[in-house]
Amino acid sequence: MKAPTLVEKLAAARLYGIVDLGYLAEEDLERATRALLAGGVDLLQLRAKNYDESSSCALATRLLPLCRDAGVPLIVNDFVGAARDSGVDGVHLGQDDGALSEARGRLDPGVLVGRSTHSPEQARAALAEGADYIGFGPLFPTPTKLGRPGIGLEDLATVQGTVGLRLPVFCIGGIKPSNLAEVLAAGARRVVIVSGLLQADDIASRTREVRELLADSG
Ligand code: 3NM
Repeated sequence: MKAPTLVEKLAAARLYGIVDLGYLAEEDLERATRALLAGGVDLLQLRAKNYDESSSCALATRLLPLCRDAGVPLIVNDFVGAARDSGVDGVHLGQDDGALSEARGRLDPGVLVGRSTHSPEQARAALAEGADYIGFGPLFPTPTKLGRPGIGLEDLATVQGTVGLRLPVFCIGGIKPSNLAEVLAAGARRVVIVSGLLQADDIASRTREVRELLADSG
């Protein structure tokens, strides 16, 4: 059977994991990456908020072989140049990280460009701007972005039922195994989980647990 393409992998993705250096020491990066991959994340992001572009590129270069072996796309947060120079599969940009077309112009064709969105308007704008996927949140207050209020679940079904028909919408922010059923019942298909996976004693089994909850939801 032919291996799925990057576009097919993105379309099928339900669980997006992040190795976030806010939670992990640099020396634990490979261990956490292996655990998330073994547990079954469909996409993996490197989030290195206090790192500069060249350090982020070096970290991505370390993780890329692990992700390639697992057949899981690797996405770098924030830095288009680091994504390009490390040869990863995508870049994830926030609302203040510039135009997606500019990022795309600096990347090889087919490299994924994702955008964080925090309202239905931003979700629609990201679709119009040509994002390959969006994050939508934070649904709940989150220890990963302290001080940000949750946007709640009210708009989720609308965003999933409109923008979500055209591109993958990954719900994010404060999602844990304990509230995942509620998030799915509100209309989510796909989720990003950071602290809920990284703070587990056993990251791989926590990831497997989430995968099973997602599979059970259809
Ligand atoms: N972006 P946790 S919320 C990195 O709303 C990030 O765009 C968000 O971490 C957004 O799973 C968030 O620990 C933090 O809540 C997600």
